[in-house]
Amino acid sequence: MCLFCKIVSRQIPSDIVLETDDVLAFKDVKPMAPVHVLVIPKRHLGSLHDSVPGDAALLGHMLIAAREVADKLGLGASGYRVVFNIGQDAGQSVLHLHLHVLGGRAMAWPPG
Ligand code: DGP
Repeated sequence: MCLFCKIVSRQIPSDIVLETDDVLAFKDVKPMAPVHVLVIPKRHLGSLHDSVPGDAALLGHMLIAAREVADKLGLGASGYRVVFNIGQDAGQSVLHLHLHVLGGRAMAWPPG
């Protein structure tokens, strides 16, 4: 079973920020910003590149969850970034789809 599936099934503990029927959001263990939360689908999906049109609702749930996380953690006024890393060149290290929600500091563009 993959790492994030183990977090979903509570075999590995995590600091959960938000949970719905389809989605779990928890703090990143190696934060890159004062607020760094990962939003994942509970159902295993390797990456955005493995998604199909039938996953549209699930992807929408993830984006709405990201907004709710940002509100909950006080990022609404200052702004924040949401990021999918997809595959090797983007530096995806965990092969379970996850949306990074980053905030609490100003960020550079373009990302490295
Ligand atoms: P990425 O590089 O886009 O695949 O991001 C994977 C993120 O997952 C990375 O920022 C660190 C985080 N991470 C890895 N293992 C764990 C873990 O066991 N618990 C938590 N909370 N986060 C983890």
